[in-house]
Amino acid sequence: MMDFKMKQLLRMAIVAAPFTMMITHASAEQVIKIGHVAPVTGGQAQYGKDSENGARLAIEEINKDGLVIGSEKITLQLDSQDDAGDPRQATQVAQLLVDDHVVAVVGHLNSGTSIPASKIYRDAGIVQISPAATNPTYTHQGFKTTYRVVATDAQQGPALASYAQSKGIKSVAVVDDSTAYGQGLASEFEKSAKAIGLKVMSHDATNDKAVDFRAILTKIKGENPEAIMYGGTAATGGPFAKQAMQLGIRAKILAGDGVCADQLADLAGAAAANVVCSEAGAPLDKMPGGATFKSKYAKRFNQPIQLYAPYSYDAIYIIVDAMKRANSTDPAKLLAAMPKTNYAGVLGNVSFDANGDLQHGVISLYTYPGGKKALIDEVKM
Ligand code: ABU
Repeated sequence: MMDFKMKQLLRMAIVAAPFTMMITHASAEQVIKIGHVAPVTGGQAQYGKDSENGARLAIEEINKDGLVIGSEKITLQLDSQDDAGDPRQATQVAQLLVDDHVVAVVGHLNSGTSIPASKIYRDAGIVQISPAATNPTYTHQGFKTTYRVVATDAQQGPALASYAQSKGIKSVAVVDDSTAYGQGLASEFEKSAKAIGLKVMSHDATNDKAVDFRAILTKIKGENPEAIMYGGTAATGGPFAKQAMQLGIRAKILAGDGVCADQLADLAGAAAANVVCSEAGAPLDKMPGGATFKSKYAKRFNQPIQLYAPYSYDAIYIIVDAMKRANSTDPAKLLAAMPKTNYAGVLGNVSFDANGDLQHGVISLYTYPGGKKALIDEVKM
């Protein structure tokens, strides 16, 4: 005969059994969220989607291969948010990701969104890796959480200025779009240009929604510079170059990675051939994993890469590499493992300096003969 105590224990075991199974099941397969933020609506949507696709592809591959951290099987989930390229929206979605308990974030795409959002991730102790933000300030705020996998405008500016000098250009006018990125890049360029003896005739500001640049361009035409540096994105840089040509300005248009997109040829028309722009990384075909990534991306998304997909793809793998080295999905342990990153991915070997910038950045220079983007030079930093 079973006594009362035994019966009670048996009853408790029967009642608890399904919960025990659920707990075992939950701990055996844990879902871990990684955030991604970019403008996936608005004028930069194609670049934001491109970045999101890169992150998604990495997560799908890692889940397919199977990820075990500690003794737990991990399923990664991409928590993708849209900041529309807007600094206010960026801080709102950053807080949302923190509240969603993401372990790390790949983003944001713009300097003007990455910088304000970085304070929220810093307060939450969450690693942030931007696949695209190039303004030096982003990683120079004394935060342990900020990383990027592109070179910075402190490298793009000098590369563009030395290119101008190497082509015999002696005078430049500078224009920026008043964003953190455009303004930052334009001032890095101006600083370097002056340091190497180029004459900076003027520095004007427009904005990132402007469509008509004729007033600024007419003023610059009067100054007759040999080149114009435009700090901004293709959405405004394209019309800027086109209107310069329509006004009969022969000066070369210099610009950074924001302008250096396929979209430039559509927006600038024949004037794209007069643009020389830089990218804050190596050309896709020269990246160690570029060719393989290109075909995987085409197979998965049935479209070509725009620009940032390889960067956000590697950023996800870098986060997972840190989790593996930390043997934990705890954001604090992941954060502690980040400085020792030495990851060989599509981009090549990625390791970071004390600020979270790349140890070995590359700047590539391009132009658009016949509307097709063509590499001019690659500068290793
Ligand atoms: N690097 C160009 C586009 C992203 C940014 O705002 O920095």
